[in-house]
Parts: sequence; C-alpha cells; structure tokens
Amino acid sequence: MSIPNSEALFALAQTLMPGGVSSPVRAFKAVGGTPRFIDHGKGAYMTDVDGNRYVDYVMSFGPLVLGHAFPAIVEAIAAQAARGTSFGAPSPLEAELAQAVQERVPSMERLRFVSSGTEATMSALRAARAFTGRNKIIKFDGHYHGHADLLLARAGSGVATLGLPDSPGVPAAVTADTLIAPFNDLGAVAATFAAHPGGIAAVIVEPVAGNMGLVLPHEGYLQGLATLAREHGALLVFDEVMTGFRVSPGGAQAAYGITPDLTTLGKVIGGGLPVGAYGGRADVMALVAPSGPVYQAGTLSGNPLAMAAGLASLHHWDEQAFDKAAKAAARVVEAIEEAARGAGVPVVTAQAGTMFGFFLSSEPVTGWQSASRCDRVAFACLHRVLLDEGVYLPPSPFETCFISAAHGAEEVEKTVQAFSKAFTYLAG
Ligand code: KE4
Repeated sequence: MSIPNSEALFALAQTLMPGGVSSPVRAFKAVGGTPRFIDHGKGAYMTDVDGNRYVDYVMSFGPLVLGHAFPAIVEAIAAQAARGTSFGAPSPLEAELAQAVQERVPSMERLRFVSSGTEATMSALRAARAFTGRNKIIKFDGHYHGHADLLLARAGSGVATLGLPDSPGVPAAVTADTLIAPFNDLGAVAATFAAHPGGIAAVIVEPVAGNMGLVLPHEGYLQGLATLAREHGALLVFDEVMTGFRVSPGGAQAAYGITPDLTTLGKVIGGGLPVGAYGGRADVMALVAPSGPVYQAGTLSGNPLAMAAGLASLHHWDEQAFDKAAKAAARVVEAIEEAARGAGVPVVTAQAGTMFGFFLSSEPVTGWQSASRCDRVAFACLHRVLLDEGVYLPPSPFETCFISAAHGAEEVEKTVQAFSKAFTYLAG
C-alpha cells in the first residue's frame, strides 16, 4: 500500500509534536510502520491522505457509535455553531443532555459535564475521597482511567502498549494512595480492604476491561466488588467512559445489573466532540461545587456545541441501531475465530455488545498478567496485513475494537476476507 503523504506528514509532525501525534497509541509504536494520516471519515470508513480507504474499527476509540460524519450529528453541530459554540454560561442543552443520560443511566442522579474521560475519573475520585474522608483508592492492573497522576499506576491502554509500568513525573507520594489489585480476583480486593481498614475511599473499575485488550468480568465478580465496597464503606466507581452505551444501551451497569455509587462517562456522549461526565448518588454529588466544597471546573464544560453533538448521537443510538452493530460485531468475532482456527493460530476472542477484541494467545485471558503474555509480534504482523487489506484495527493488542451502526454486510464481508488472508499469512 502506497503511503507517501502519510510518511511525509509523519516526518513533519515529529518535528512539531512528541512522537508526531496527539495521543501516544496513534504513533503505531506497537505495530511498527508509519501511522496513516486520515483525510476524512464517512460511515464505517476512513480514507487516508494517500486515498487509501479502510473499514474502521477504532471509531475514534469508541465515540462514533453511528459511524463517521453521521448526518444528524453533522447537522446538529453546524446548526449550533451558527448559534454560538460556547457561552461560559448555562444553556438549555446541558439539561437536555443530562436528562438523556439519566434516562439511560438512572444511577446518575446528579451529574457534571467535563471535557474528557480523564477529567471525569479524577473528579469522581475527588468527590469520593471528600465524601468518605478517606484517601486510598483501589484500581486494577491493566485498567486505564485517563492520565491523571493518581491513576497512572499500572495503567492499561497506551501505558501498557508502551511498556511504561508507571509514568515518570508522577510523584510517588501521589500514587502512594493508589492500591492495585488484579482484575477478576475478589480475594485480592478483600485482602486489600483488610490491609487498609477504614482507609479506602473508592474502588474504580472498568466493569468490562477495554484497555488491556477486551477482558470480561467473571460471573459474579462485579456484584462481589459492589458487596465488598459497601461492606467496607467505600464507594464503587464504574468507569464507563468506554463501556457506556456500548456494552448495552445502558452501559455495563445495565448489562450486569449493578448500581454503582458513581459512574464516569465520555466518548459516546460527545458524539465525536470532547465531552466527559461524572455523576451518581445525589448525596455524593451534593459535595461538588458550587453546591458543596469539592472544587472542579472547566471552561468548556457543557459547551452547547458538544452538547448538541452528544444529543444527536444518543437520540439516534437506539435499541435498533445498537442491535445492528452488536450483531455485526458478533459476525466479525466469529470470522476471527474461523480464520484463526483454519490457519492453526491460537486466538482468544471476546465481545461485549458493540466492543470486541482478541488476543493471539492459547491461554484464557482474565487480567493483565495473562493479557500481557499474548503474542505481540504476531499481532503487529496481523495488523499490518489487515491495513494493507483495508481494515483498520486499533494499533495495539491492548486496545479494544469498536464497531458502529454504519458497519453493514459489505463492510463485515470485507473484514471477514481480510482476517482470512491475515491469519493465513501469519500461519505461512
Ligand atoms: P480521555 O481522557 O482519553 O477522554 O478518557 C480517558 C479514559 C478513561 N477511562 C477509560 C475506561 C478509557 O478507555 C479512557 C480512554 N480510552 C483510550 C482508549 N484506550 C483513549 C485513546 C487514547 O488514549 O488515545
């Protein structure tokens, strides 16, 4: 595949920005080669600056449940832009989007909009610490909750991809209160609580882990977490920045029947524009300024442009659209399993609604330890062949694939053929 313009742009970008990108995982370090510079997206496709067209399974790492440049979202953005993009004052659209979120995530009795998932998780934990009067938090090995200092401990996503167990620049004092437990191991969580009686403010979890690759919770695990948190007076925080509206229209909490104390959202609720949100129990959120003393603010929080995009996105992301995308994801997962089996390549797959993933591994993957043993070199090879076949996966084995309602039979068939070729090449 010829990519001279991406190569030239990457060379230029690296003289301007660290690694030539605005977010590390996009640099293709885990898969090698030159990242594709994208000129435009439409529906299930992205087209790079050299005119190469790809069926996209990154979907901006989750937000684009309806596909690229969905007409109703484009129209909503254009109409609002003409009325003003940001007022630094309340607008009716914030209440409208908050209602739309609450209809789908009723546990969020009160919520606050921010501009990223990072802001959402850092703010939710500040509120949890204030509410409980405690400092320690439990997070899970390989889970990623954004790049706030307190959460950059054994994180997933780009941190795992780049092999950075933790990040320089984060003072040990800041992560001293961040306790790490392996995912899918309730005993480890119970032991952590026992070791810190009365000291743990919150447990923050990706209810379906999507930042070490896709790893599902074991049967009863999330309920066990909720029980342990409540027994020990800690708040349960579901980080649904990725899983929200994707695992089910009501997120993972609806799919698994769990009511967390706090939830964080992002991605989908911005419809492709920067929006995050945190919220939950009214008594906890009552502490957030200006109703309470917990300070958190943001210049562009709740800006009407992003609210309009989010509203259009949620409005069209109905059960029918969700089911179409989830069925397409199931077909792709089946094709991955068939192609791998046919080529004699060991693979472990997972699907959670409109998210899916696979590990090139012959062992069950239940957490970071097993995920990290997957064959990263083989993944890089597979990724490259798929790219050349016009299928664009996230450029890391420790990310999740995202599908949209725009992925129809033609796109799925193209994907099936591409995986068949890629696994045959891998086995060759
Ligand atoms: P942002 O600050 O990137 O909006 O959200 C942080 C975040 C929080 N919680 C979860 C569960 C997340 O998945 C994320 C961000 N996800 C990554 C994808 N692995 C964003 C992509 C990137 O970092 O470039």
